Amino acid sequence: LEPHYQFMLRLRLPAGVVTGEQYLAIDDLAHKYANGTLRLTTRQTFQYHGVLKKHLRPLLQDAYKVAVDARGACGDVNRNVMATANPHLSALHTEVHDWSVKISEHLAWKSRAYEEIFLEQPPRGEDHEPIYGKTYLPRKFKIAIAIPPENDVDLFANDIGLIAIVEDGQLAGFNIAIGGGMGTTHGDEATYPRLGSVIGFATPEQTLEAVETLVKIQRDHGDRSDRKHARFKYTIDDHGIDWIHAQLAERMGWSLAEARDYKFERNGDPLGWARDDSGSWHLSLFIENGRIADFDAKGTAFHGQYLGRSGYKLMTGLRELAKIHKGTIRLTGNQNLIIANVAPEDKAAIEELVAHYELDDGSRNSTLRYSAMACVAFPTCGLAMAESERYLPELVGKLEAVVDDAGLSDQPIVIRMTGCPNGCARPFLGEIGFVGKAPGKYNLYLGAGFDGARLNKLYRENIGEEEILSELTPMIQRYAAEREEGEPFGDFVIRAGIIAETIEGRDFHEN
Ligand code: SRM
Ligand code: SF4
Repeated sequence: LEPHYQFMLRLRLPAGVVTGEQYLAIDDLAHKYANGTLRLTTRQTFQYHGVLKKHLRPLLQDAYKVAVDARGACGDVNRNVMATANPHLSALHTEVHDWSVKISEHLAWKSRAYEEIFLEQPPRGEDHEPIYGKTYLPRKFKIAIAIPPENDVDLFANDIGLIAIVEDGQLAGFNIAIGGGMGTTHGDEATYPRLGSVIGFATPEQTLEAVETLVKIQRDHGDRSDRKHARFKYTIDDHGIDWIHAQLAERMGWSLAEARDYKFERNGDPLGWARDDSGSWHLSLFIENGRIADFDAKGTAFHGQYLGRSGYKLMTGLRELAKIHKGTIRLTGNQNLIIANVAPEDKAAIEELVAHYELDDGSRNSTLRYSAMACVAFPTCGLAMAESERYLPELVGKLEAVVDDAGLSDQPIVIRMTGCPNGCARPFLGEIGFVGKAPGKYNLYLGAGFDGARLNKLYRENIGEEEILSELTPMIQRYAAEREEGEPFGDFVIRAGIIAETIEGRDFHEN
């Protein structure tokens, strides 16, 4: 008898865009083949949990019928390509969406193994991998595109970040940032998070070649002997940025131009309705920790495994929206969801459903809650050391009281929690970051940039809820009293001398 295997399954979805029809199919598959919930991820895609082995193939085959696949969503290849979800310029969003698809397809493996194994298509001769070769990449590889001032994709956490440079309303090209990554190991200072270094500018005609060449540099020089040292960030720090430039010039025969000016303002999502330059409306909805489910009267879903608002029919509400929505649905890098491209004449019908299912219930969700996100952790993540998705809502509730008392209820403070130091909710970019160490115990990090351009630093190690609250309460009160106009919490804790600034990944462990 075979063990009762079950899987997590992640879809590939460049820039996190689906049609209403695709959304309905994806929702349907959750009920048919998984645990009846959907999980929006920090890289703009959907995950299924609890997929039985016998359901893997049918799920992937049904997804394929609506042009959705899971190629390269995991593995030592290029992962889901992210792109800013909510720009106010609609033509530009279309353009960066097309770029994310182009990069995703270009860097997709050429092997037919996926089609043969999962889609049961007939073999078609020998595979040839022009980019990955026979041994693929040393480690996972991640790419994101951002349109300043929005940094909702946490661009600097990626192996390659493309910063769209817009001149006279047109895409002039991209600044290229390289070497971002979050993963660390507790107690191992040779591992550290790193933010991407901006190394230059490429025109649209040059960008794909530059991206491919950077991937090949990592393919050839990444550490294949130690997986903890195998990410591009270590290859870059080991050899230096000048070496990267030399490699690029040698392989491409040309060099990147000097980086152009840009400015990021925030890495969160502006929620609610927004109108773009073409007159279309977009509604950004907060999905707490990305978990889409119907919660029962006790506020639980899937046999009590997930917690939410009691009686909240989120999954049903979104399905009803998808049925009438004529535009697209976009997922954000903050695990939220946008009902995008709503024509003015269709807005009232969407608003009616949103009100009916209380999908934008502002009375429950504070600014603090909107700015918080957690990784999956228990019960499905085999690497979790502490709760994350199932505990953060409760902790935020306690911090809300502190923030309200301090008169800061409108102040966004970016909170990130993960159940281990792999960093899936990018905790080292939280103005307040919690990283699990053991059940109920977290390392507390402080001082990341509100714009996603500065790492935080370890403040207290291995503390439980009581200590978390007793550390943060006076700090938040002091922030309320002493902050300068517009000063984010992450900047304040550095200015007030509470924590030292992290200048770059290599000084992350220095105090
Ligand atoms: Fe992650 C491994 C969940 C984004 C860094 N991540 C895992 C696994 C697959 C656990 C495993 O290997 O057994 C988790 C599955 C949990 C579950 O039960 O679903 C997992 N990662 C997630 C997601 C679902 C978290 C979420 O709450 O949304 C995110 C899925 C993204 C996607 O759609 O592709 C997710 N993971 C990230 C990010 C954030 C990002 O990419 O922007 C990071 C940090 C950035 C980076 O890569 O450096 C991240 N995940 C890791 C690592 C550490 C990598 C490293 O360089 O050390 C691991 C472990 C590993 O690779 O060995 C990991
Ligand atoms: Fe699992 Fe750790 Fe990633 Fe959380 S950060 S999902 S606990 S691997």
